[in-house]
Amino acid sequence: MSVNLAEAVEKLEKDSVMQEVQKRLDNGEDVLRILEECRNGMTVVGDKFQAGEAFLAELMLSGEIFKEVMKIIKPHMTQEASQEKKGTVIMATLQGDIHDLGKDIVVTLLEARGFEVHNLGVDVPVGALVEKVKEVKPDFVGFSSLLTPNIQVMKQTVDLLVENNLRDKLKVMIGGGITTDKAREFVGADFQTLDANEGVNYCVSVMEGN
Ligand code: B12
Repeated sequence: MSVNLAEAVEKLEKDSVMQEVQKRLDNGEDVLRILEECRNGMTVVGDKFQAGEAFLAELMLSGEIFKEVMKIIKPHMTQEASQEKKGTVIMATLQGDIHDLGKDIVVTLLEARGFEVHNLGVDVPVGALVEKVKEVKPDFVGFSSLLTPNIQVMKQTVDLLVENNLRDKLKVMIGGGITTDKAREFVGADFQTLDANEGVNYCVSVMEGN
C-alpha cells in the first residue's frame, strides 16, 4: 500500500516516511518529486505552528526528518555530476535566519550540474557575504530566506553589493518559502523561485547566454 508522504511528514511519522522514501527511490521515482511531497508536509507543520496548533519541538522534528530524508536522497542527486565547471555560485542564508534545508538542496543540485558552489551556511553577516564576493568573484549569489524580516536583510546586502561596485558583475537569485516576485523587486534581485531546480536551470541558461 502506498503511503501519503506529505501526510506522514505532517504527522511526524519518521519510520513511515523513511520506509516510503526508500521504496520510491528503489522504484526509480524522481527525487525532486519526493522532496516536494516532503516539503508540502513540512509546510503544514509550519502552518500549524503559526496557528498555535503545534509546538517548536514539532517544527524541529519535521526539520530532523527532512535532514534524514536528504541523507538517503543525496547520493541519487549527485550521480550525474558533470566534470566541466559551468560557473561559480555563492549560496547563503543571511543573518537572523538559520533555515538551511532548502538552501542545501539548491547547493546539491548546482554541484550535480557542474557549478562550483561556496556554501556560506546560515546566519551569514552581510559584510562577510560581500567580502566573499570580492574574493571569489562569482557568477551568481543565491540567498535562501524563510523569515519575513530577512527580506530587508537581503535588500541591505544587495545595496551593499551596489555600493561596492560588485552588483553589475553577477546575478542575484532568491528563494525559500517566504519569497515572492514582489520581494525580488524590493530586494533588487534578478530571479526568484520556490523551486530549487528552476533556480539551477536559471543559472544554466544565464551561463549559456540565453
Ligand atoms: C523546518 C522549519 C524550522 C526548523 C529549521 C531547520 C533547518 N535546519 O532549516 C527550525 C525548527 C530550526 C525552525 C526555526 C524557526 N522557525 Co521555522 N520553519 C520550518 C518549516 C516547517 C519548514 C521549512 C523548510 O525547511 N521547508 C522545506 C524546504 C525544502 O523548503 P524551502 O526552504 O522553501 O526550499 C525550497 C524552495 O523554496 C527552494 N529554495 C530555497 N532556498 C532557495 C534559494 C535559492 C537561491 C533558490 C534558487 C531556491 C531556493 O528550494 C527548496 C526546494 O525546492 C517552515 C514552514 C514553511 N512554510 O516553510 C517554518 C517557518 C519558516 N519557520 C518559522 C518561524 C517563525 C521559525 C522560528 C522564528 C520559530 C521560533 N519561535 O523560534 C525559528 C527561527 C529561527 C531563525 N532565527 O531562523 C515561520 C516563518 C514565518 C515568517 N514568515 O517569518 C515558518 C514559515 C512557519 C510558520 N508558518 O510560522 N524552523
